[in-house]
Amino acid sequence: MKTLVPVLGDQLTPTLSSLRDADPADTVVLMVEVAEETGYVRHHQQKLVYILSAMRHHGEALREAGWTVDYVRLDDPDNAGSFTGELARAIARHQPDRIVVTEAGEWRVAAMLDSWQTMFGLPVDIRADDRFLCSHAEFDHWADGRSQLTMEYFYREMRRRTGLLMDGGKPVGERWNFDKDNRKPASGGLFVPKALAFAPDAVTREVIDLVARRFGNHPGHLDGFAWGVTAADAQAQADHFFVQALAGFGDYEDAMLTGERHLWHSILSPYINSGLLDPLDLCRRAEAEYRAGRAPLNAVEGYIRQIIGWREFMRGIYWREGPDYVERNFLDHRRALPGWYWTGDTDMHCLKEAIGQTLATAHAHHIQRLMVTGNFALLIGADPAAVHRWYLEVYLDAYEWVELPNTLGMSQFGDGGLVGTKPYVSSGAYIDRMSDYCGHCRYDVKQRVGENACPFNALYWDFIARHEDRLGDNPRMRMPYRTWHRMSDTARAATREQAARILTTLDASGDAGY
Ligand code: FAD
Ligand code: DLZ
Ligand code: SF4
Repeated sequence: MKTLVPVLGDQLTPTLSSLRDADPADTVVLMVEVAEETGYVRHHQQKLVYILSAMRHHGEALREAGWTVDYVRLDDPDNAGSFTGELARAIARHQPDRIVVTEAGEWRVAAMLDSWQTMFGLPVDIRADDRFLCSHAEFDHWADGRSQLTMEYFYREMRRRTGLLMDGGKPVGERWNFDKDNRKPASGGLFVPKALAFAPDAVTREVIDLVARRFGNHPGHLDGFAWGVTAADAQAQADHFFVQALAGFGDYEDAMLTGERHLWHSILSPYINSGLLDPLDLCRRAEAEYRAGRAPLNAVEGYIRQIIGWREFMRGIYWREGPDYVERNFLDHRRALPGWYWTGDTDMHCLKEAIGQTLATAHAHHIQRLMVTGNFALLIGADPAAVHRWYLEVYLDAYEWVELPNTLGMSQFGDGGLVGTKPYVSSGAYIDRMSDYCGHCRYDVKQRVGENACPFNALYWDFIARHEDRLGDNPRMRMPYRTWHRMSDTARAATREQAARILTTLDASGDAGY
C-alpha cells in the first residue's frame, strides 16, 4: 500500500510515530516549505533560517537513511503556499493509497489535518506525538475533577511514571523539589559557561540569503546566526551543557547578568521543540550526571522538573483549554506594546538587555522572558494577545502549544490563575536582587517617584491599585495590598501620577509591531 507521510517543520525526528512502522519501499515522505507557515506571524529572521535549514538537513538525512523524500522549497515557482495545497499536489504526483501523519502541535494546523480525509477522499491516519511523555488522554485523566491544576502535583506524577530521580517509590533525596536551594543571584567575576556557536554551512548560507530577500522586514537580525541546524549540532550543544553548565543550573537559574546571554541554561529548547533532541534522553542524561557525582541534586532535579514538569504541563493546558484560550484577558488589558519591543531602543537597561539579545539571537532565558519583558508588559496593561504574538514571533523555540500558556497564562495572568496562582509582577527590587542590570541603568531602582525613578516601581504599585477588585482577595497578594494600604495618601497619589506619566509617554512611543 503506497503511503504518503507529511513531516512538519517541528517533526524533525527520525523515529517519529508516522514513520516508525513505515516501509521505505512504498512510502514517500513529504516535506514542504510554505508561505502559510513562514507568514502566520512575522517570525524573527533567525527563527526562519533555523527552521528552514533544519528542515533541509533533516530531509537529506532521511534520504541518506533510505527514505524517498519529496521536498518542496519555498522558492519553487509551483509552490502552492499551504500544507493543504502542497498535499493536493503531492497526491497528484504520487497517487498514494493513504496518508499517515503525526498529530500537529497547534490547533491551527490540527484543524487542517482533520479536514484532509474528507477533502481528499483518502484514509488519513493521524498518530499521537509520543515524543511527549504525557498524552492528551493521560493529562485529562490527571486533570479531571481537580479544582486547581497545580504543576507540582502533575510533576510528581510524571516522576513516578518515568522513574526519573526515584529510589523505589520515593524521590531521591527524600524531597520532590529542591527549589529553595536554587535562585542565587550571579555576580560579575564568576566563570560563566558559553553556548557553542555553529558556523553556517552552505545549506544555511543559502537559506540566510533567501530569508534576507523575502523576510528582511521581519524582526531580529540575521548577522551572527550561530544556531546548530542538525541533530549532531544539537547533540554537541547538549554534551557541552552537561559538562559545562548543568552543575550550576539550579543555583543560578534565575540570575541575569549584563552581556551574558545564556548563563547556566541549556539553550536546547529550539532543538527539543523541533525534534532534533529527545526530552526523555536529556532527562536520563541529567540523572546520570547526578548519579556519577558530577552535578548536584538541586541542579538536576530543577532541570528535569522544567522538562517533564513545566514543558509537559504547558502542553497539557494548551490542548485542554481549547482554541479560544488565546482570547482570554482576565485583567481586561488593552494597551499596545511599545514600539521599542521591536528595536530594544529604551533607556531601561534590563529591557534593553533582554530585548537586545532577543533581536540578536532569537533567545532569552526564562527569567528575562518572565520578569523583565513579561513583567513590564503586564505592569503597563498590555493586551495579552499582542504580547502572545510578540513572543511567538521573536523566539526560536516558539510554537503556540508552549509559547501561549507561558505567555498568556504564566506571564500575563490572562487566564485568571489557571497556570499560575498569582500574577508574576515585581517592582525594580526583584530585578536588582537577581541581576547587575540596575547598576548599569540611568534610572534609580531605589526611587519610586521623580524623573530618575525606576519605572517598574510606580508601575508595580499602580498595577496593584488598579486591580484590587480582581486580585484583592487572592491570598498570595495579601502582602502587597497590605503595604499599599499602609502608604500615606500623598505617597499613593504621587505614585499613581508617576505611573500615569510613564504610561502617557509609552503610548506616545507608538506600536511599531502592528
Ligand atoms: P533551560 O533553562 O535550560 O530549561 C531546560 C528546558 O526546560 C528547556 O530547554 C525547555 O525545554 C524546558 N522548559 C523550561 N521552562 C519551561 C517552561 N516554562 N515551559 C516549557 N518548557 C520549559 N519555552 C519554549 O520552549 N518555547 C516558548 O515559546 C516559550 N515561551 C515562553 C514565553 C514566556 C513569556 C515565558 C516566561 C517562558 C517561555 N518559555 C518558552 C519557557 C522558557 O523560558 C524556555 O523554555 C527556556 O528559556 C528555554 O531556554 P533553555 O533551553 O536554555 O532552557
Ligand atoms: C514554524 C514553521 C515555519 C516558519 N515554516 C515551516 C514550513 O515552511 N514548513 C513546515 O512544515 N513547517 C514550518 N514551521 C513549523 C510549523 O509551523 C509547525 O510544524 C506547525 O506549527 C505544527 O503545528
Ligand atoms: Fe530595570 Fe529599573 Fe533596574 Fe533600570 S533601575 S535596570 S529600569 S529595574
